[in-house]
Amino acid sequence: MTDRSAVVAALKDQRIELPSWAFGNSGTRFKVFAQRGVPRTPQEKIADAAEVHRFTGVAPSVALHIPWDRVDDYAALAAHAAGCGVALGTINSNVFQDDDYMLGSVCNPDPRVRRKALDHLLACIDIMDATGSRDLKLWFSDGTNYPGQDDIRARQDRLAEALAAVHARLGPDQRMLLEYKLFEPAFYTMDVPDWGTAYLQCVAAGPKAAVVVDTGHHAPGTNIEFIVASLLRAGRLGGFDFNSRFYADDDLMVGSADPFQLFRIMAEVVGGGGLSADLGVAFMLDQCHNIEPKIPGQIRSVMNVQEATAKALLIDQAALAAAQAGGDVLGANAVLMDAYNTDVRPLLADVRAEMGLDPDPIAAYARSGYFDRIVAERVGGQAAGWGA
Ligand code: LRH
Ligand code: MN
Repeated sequence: MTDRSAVVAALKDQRIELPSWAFGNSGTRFKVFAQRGVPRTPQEKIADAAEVHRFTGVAPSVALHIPWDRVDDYAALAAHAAGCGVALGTINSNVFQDDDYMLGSVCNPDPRVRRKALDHLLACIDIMDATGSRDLKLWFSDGTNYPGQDDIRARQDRLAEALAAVHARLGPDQRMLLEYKLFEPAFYTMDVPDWGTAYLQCVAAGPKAAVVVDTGHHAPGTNIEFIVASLLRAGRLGGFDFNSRFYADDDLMVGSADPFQLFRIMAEVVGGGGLSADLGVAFMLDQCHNIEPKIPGQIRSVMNVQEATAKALLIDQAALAAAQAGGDVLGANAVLMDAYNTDVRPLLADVRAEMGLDPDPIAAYARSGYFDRIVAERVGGQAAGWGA
C-alpha cells in the first residue's frame, strides 16, 4: 500500500502558482462583466493572490503578465509581494495586443515588427532580473487565417531566430517556457500549434527551453496525459497552465469540466517523477473567473489540483506495475480507478490542519471578511483587466 506519510509530505510540498490576471475583470468578446472589489493595481492583485496562499498554504507565488502588471520598480513590487507573504513568479510576455502584431510578432514578415517583438521579450528578462523570477513564459498568438497567407516554413525560421536570441540572453538559472495553442486568435495556422512544434523549437533553442502544456489548448479528445508523459520522458516538460474547458480555450476552473482528465494528467506527473522540485515542472493556473467571485474561484482551483494530486499519489504503483507486467488489463485499470474513486477530502483536511490551516479554505476565506474590506476600500480608479 502507498505510504501515507510520503503522500502527506508531497501534498505539503506542492506549489501552485497563481496568475495575476485571474483577479482582474475578464470575459469574452461578448462581454466583460465588472465585479466589485476587483484590484486596480499589480499590488492589489498580489494582495488577493496572497489571500489564496493564506488559506491554502500551497500557492506561494504569483505569475505576472507584462504590460498588464507593468510598474516603475519591479524590485519594489517583489518587496511588496514578500510583505504579503508571496513571491513573484513566472513573467508572461505579451506580443498579442498591439496593432503592429496583426500579421504576427516574432513570425511577422516585417523585420521591424519582429525586432519590436523581440525587444519586448528581452525586456521581460530584464524584469526577471529585478524580480528574481526563474521563468519567462512565451505564448505567441502568431499564425495565419487563410492558406497561402504566409510561408509556414519561413515563419518557423523567424520563430527559431527569435527564440535563439531569447535563449542567449537568459541568465544561468533562468528558463524560457514555450506554450503552444491549437487555434485562436489565428484560425488556419498557429505558429506554435502543438507540443511537437513547441518541442522542436525548444530543442533547437537550447537546454534552457522547455514546453508549457496549457490544458485548454488542444483539440477536443486529445490525450493530454500522453503529451505530459512524453515531455517528461524527454526532459522538456517546463510546466502547466492549468484550467479546464468543455469546448475551446474556455479557461474555466481546473478540474471543473473534467476532473478525471486532471487526475490522469497528475498520474503521469507522479509516475514520471514530475512532482520533485529538481525536475522544475512549474504548476501554474491560467484561468478567468468571468462570472464567479475570483478569490474563492482561485481557492477552489488550487483545491481541485490538490485533490487530483492526492488521488494520483494514492495509486498503488507496485500493484499497477505488477498488473501491467502481467498483462492484467482490468486489474491495472482497477488500480488506477481505485485511487481515482478515493475520497481524498478528509486526507487534505488533515494535511491543512497539520499545516496550521483551516481544513475548509473556502469557508475560512468567507469568514475572514477580506472581500467586504476590499469592496469598501477599492472605490474609484480603473479595475484591472486584460487591457484588450
Ligand atoms: C493564451 C494564454 C497564455 C496567456 C494568456 C493569458 O490563450 O493561455 O498563456 O498569456 O492565455
Ligand atoms: Mn496559457
